[in-house]
Amino acid sequence: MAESVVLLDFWASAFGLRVRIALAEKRVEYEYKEQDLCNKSPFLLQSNPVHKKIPVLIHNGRPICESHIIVEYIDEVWTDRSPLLPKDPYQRANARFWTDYINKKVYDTGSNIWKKKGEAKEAAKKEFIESLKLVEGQLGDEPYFGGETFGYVDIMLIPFASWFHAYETEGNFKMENECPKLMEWVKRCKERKSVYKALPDPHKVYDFVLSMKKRLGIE
Ligand code: GS8
Repeated sequence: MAESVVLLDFWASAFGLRVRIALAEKRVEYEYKEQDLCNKSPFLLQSNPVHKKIPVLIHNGRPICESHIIVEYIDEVWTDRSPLLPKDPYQRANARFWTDYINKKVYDTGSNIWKKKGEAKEAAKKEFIESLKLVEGQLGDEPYFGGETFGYVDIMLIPFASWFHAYETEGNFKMENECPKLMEWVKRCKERKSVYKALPDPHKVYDFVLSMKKRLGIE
């Protein structure tokens, strides 16, 4: 029986992009199903009844939810190329630690730069930059978070690069000035086909942010 791989996703989602990049690294073919998050399909609700969110990967009819869990699953199922998590248990734990940190810090603080106003906006911007500086320190002098090879933590973080323009414009700062080494890493990652083919145009993402602000009544 041929394998069935379906991805429920939304084009601008940094979480969905993680999965698209991981599938591209493994050269897994799949059916992409764009979701309307304002009017969720019964298929999405049935596939992710707990969180009701994208991304959801449906492999041979069975759904897997939460982007970092999906990427680990992809790494465990398609083992023939591009290992993503390190083999060494300590390094694996470290990769999961930074993933947890990125999940808890980067998305929320980044979103609050455009969702909040005044002091809360400034606080979000400060926290966002501080957290990325910390992540940048973790990169050290290595080309990737996975060391010499592009891997799990790189996949967790690189999708946010397509949102940097929106954060910078809304927060009035420049990532290049704050985290120059991290921006070198972004350029390096963007040379990979799996990444440049997946990442949306940052200006399109910003237009989406502006439309969200309008919808949420944020001026
Ligand atoms: C987050 C997914 C998520 O926020 C993961 O997969 O890592 N922890 C999850 N998905 C959003 C779209 S991206 O911002 C989503 O589906 N939102 C719909 C909703 O909240 O109703």
